[in-house]
Amino acid sequence: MTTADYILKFLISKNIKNVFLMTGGAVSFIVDAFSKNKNIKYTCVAHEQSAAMMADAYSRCDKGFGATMVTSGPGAQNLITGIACSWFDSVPVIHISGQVNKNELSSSNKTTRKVRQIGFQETDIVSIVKPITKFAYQLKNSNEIKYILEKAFYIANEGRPGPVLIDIPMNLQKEKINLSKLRRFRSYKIKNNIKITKDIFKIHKLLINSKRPVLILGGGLRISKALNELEKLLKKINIPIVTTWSGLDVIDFYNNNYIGCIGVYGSRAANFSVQNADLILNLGSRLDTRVTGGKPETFARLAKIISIDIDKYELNKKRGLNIYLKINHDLKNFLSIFNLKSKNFKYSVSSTWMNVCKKWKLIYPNVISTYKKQKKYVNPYFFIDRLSDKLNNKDIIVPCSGGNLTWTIQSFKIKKGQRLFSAYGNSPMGYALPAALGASLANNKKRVICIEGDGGIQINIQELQTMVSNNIPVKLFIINNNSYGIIKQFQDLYLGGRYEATIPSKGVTVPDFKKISNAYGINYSVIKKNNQIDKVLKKVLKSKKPEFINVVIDPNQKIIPKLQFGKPIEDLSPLLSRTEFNKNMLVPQIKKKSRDFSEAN
Ligand SMILES: Cc1ncc(C[n+]2csc(CCOP(=O)(O)OP(=O)(O)O)c2C)c(N)n1
Repeated sequence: MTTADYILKFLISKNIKNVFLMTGGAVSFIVDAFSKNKNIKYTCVAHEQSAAMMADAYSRCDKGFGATMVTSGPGAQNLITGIACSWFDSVPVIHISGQVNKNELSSSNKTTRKVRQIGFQETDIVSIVKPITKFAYQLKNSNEIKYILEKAFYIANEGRPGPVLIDIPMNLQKEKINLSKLRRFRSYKIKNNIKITKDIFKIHKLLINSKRPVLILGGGLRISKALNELEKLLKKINIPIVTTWSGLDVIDFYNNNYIGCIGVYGSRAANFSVQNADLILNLGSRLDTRVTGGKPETFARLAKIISIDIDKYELNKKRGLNIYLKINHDLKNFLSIFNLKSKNFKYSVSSTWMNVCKKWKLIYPNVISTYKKQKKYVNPYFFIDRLSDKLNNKDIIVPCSGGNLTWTIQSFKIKKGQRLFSAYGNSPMGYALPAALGASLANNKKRVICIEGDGGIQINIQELQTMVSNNIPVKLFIINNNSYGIIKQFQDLYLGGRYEATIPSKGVTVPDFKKISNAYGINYSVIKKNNQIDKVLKKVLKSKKPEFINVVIDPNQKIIPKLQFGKPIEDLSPLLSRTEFNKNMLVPQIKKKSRDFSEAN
């Protein structure tokens, strides 16, 4: 058996059934090993960036582990954007890159170490990806392959998960290995926080003494696989619930306590709830600036914030946020102990506070009735609202980045069982198409709803061929505003409306999508007005094939509401009149502080 054969055997033992790859000289021996092994297959991609994004989405679907294989130099370099998506959103993925022969490595001896390159397409990929991986390693000899693969897998999944990369020189790939001589990796146990029981009783007390508590649900709940524990917790704690973007799909939109999504592009209702709260129980959010706004010290500033995070650095970021109770613990484990220790604990907030939050949800919906009446162009809020009505509870929805992502998050009504995700932390244009393909492949080629921008689609448009050649039933909706919408809105707000590098007359143009679809042999549909939505949706959602749908929206469509620089998150734009705004701020101190941040009339 060669090292290459062993790698496949190992991947199979970890239940990896599909590897996303593009071949090349330096990875050829590993790719060739597939010819001798029928228990694992691969999907060829047209760009390594997509391979990394497909593997990322594959892992996010919890049906198996995402894996890629790429060649040295440009092949490995192309992975970087996708690796960063997994790094920031804590997604475990394994990347295997081929490398030049060991004797051609510039690092191989003292005299050649300073040379930029010796082998053809030699790149020190390990050093390049170190800051965005949990473990990156170049194999030194073939006998360590078992140890290194086991270690890489362990590290990728342990604690806060993330991507790993193993770089394998060509000469080692083809070397024969003796299985009985391979060293094993011994995993180590992470210490549990012993104070946890005390903290649980502290939380009981804080809840009992609170008048306006709010529960924040974030993506960490899914990462730590704590959804069952969450369900049990929700039977004990009856308080208003808000989510972050990555927590959006952990709770049903119609859950009685669900108020909305918080943050810079959050709903007014959810933001008012958090900003008026006196206690925040934060499960699974790292409270990044998209959640807190640019001034973290203004976030939930009258609340005692309780945060549970496996990453102690997230708890101690020291950027103005004041976390009252920091619990450095795995969320699943924490919640299961919490539920156990709370057998006799039940907490229901006063109906007054609950009703206030629910009223906000009623009077400040993101999708308002006038959107439906829009005659010219499709309204993206109304479109996403209709789309979410038509989808079933098993659908997977993958939006990209920019306006299309924001409109989707602001309008989508999640049903229990659905998945909706994007690469929230990195948010690269071009993520959604490869991620939707990866998600479909992770789920036996199930239909996946992909929502792209007319800009974003062009970044990985080559994967339309991957979609066609593998007949993957992705329904690709392009929210087409013929420009970089989200950046235009930024330019409107802060750069005098000068649309440099965002519109056709400034160099950003959109191809003829009908011709593009035809060239790839994909069914094409267009929706130009609200009243065409239902008919097209009926057709494309029924189809078992890939579908390309061009959804034409107003080039000047805005994201509403949205936070402006310098404001606390309760004060979203378009700004409410100060009378109305002040009515919604229940707490006198908040009123006073809010005025400090508000330049409004
Ligand atoms: C790879 C990459 N380059 C640049 C950006 C910065 N950026 C964020 S959104 C955006 C415009 C996106 O345009 P489009 O995909 O058409 O979406 P829209 O905002 O119009 O819905 C840009 C340039 C990015 N996120 N990713």
